Amino acid sequence: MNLHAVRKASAYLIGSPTVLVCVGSGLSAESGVPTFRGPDGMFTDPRIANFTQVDTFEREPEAMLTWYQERRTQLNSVRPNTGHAALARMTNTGNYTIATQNVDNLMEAACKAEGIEAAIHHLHGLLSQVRCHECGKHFDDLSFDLSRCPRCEACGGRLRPGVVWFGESLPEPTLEMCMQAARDADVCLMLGTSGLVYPAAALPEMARSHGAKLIEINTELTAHSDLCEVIVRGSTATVLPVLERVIRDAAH
Ligand code: BV8
Ligand code: ZN
Repeated sequence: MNLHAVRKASAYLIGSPTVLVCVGSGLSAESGVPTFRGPDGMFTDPRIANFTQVDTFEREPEAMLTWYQERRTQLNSVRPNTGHAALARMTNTGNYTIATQNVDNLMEAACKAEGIEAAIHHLHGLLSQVRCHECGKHFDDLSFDLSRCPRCEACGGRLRPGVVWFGESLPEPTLEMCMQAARDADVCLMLGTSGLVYPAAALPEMARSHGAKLIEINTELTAHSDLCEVIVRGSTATVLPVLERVIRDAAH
């Protein structure tokens, strides 16, 4: 790990700044949650890539819901990693807003384990939630087996995972809160995201246009790398604990 880059990044994060953290699947990778893109990402199977498109739900709902049910079941066996835990502690060192594209609840679990309350906004929803495709009624219930194509008790409509598919709009209030956080940010910290999916990918660009400094922690270069003040190449699971310690030591 490039300690010089970590120290350069920490200089922007000391002194209790306002920070927007843009999180992608890379943060959960070392918890065993597969990423979408990259060499061993889920999208290497084109059929899986289709399962994140809303129109696939019309064409092959059973196969799509079975894939989502497998991912829901996997939630029972994954735990936050050291990156989630370090990020939770970092939220105590400034005015942090976390805008996550991840649909797992590992960041919430990490904050709970650290005894920390943090502002976490799920731009693409949550796997643990189920909602009716017709009337929008929400059920926060992991016991539903979506692979059996359950129906809504209120209207008889089709139940589906509480996530946002390509071709569906993001929850407006959530997106607006994250856009406000981007406008207010001194720093935008991008953790394990390829920066390819909009409108989530517009948040770092919006933050930068309002004067924020961009810092990226990723094992690869991304669509946003050339906008960054600092790029720390490495896994969030190893870099974030070091970064958090440098920030904490500087505060004493
Ligand atoms: C919308 C479902 C309006 C949930 C997902 C043309 C141009 C621009 C935009 C568009 C366009 N055509 C269409 C659009 C809009 C489209 C879009 O952006 N398309 C792109 C791809 C061209 N967006 C939408 O449709 C959005 N809605 O715009 O609404 C609208 C309304 C009606 C009609 C039309 C439009 C909806 C987007 C939500 C899509 N839902 N998933 C689920 O099943 O999970 S997308 C999927 O990709 C995930 O949700 C994820 O959030 C998202 C982004 O992935 P990342 O999190 O960035 O992760 P990725 O796998 O890509 O990369 C991993 C990264 O981590 C890599 O950089 C890797 O190097 C790094 N990494 C790996 N390991 C580590 C690591 N880093 C650090 N440490 C490690 N250990
Ligand atoms: Zn319904």
